[in-house]
Amino acid sequence: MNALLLIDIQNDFMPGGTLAVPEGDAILPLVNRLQPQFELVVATQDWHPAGHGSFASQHPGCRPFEQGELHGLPQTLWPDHCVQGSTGAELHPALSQHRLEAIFRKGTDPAIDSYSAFFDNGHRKSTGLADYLRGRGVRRVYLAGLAADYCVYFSAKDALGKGFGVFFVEDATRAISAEGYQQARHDLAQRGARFITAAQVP
Ligand code: VGL
Ligand code: ZN
Repeated sequence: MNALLLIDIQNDFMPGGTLAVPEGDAILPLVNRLQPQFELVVATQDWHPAGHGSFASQHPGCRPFEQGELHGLPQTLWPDHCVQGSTGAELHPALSQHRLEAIFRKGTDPAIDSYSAFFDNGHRKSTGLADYLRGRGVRRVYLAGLAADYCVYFSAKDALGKGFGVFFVEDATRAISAEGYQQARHDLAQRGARFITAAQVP
């Protein structure tokens, strides 16, 4: 079975949000059109407590988008975003939600970031998503959402590591950085991910 994974389609990653991905809202009509083509649709939400360690505001003298460190791991420092219960953390109002079977939240531990839908950035704690998908008989995952060079990329990488076939629906994602996405794309292609457009989804 195929599952559609919708990664972090939240207000803060949209134009006007605190960590806006350029043209992030352009994916909305595509992801809504894709959903009825899948038996299983799962979404993720970046869901940080206020004062999360990935926020530049928690690192005196540091600015957003600088490289920092968080408990021994290299960490890009972000503007405050997707704070639990805030409007910015809500799924975008134009995202169709009635077919979402589950929503997996991540980034809740203040001491570690969590880009992937499957694991935290230290690969220490699982979100349970892989077992959930296996339990539903899923063999292949199709990924869409934000941002292509962070959370969609790391989710795709972990899905490959867990043995799923991975299809990256390129026009249903947008990146924070074009160069970052080129590197991510190269890495994923080498690991066996396939890149398709929404029109090519079976
Ligand atoms: C994301 C940076 C920080 C993402 C989440 O969803 O791609 N990026 N937190
Ligand atoms: Zn985040």
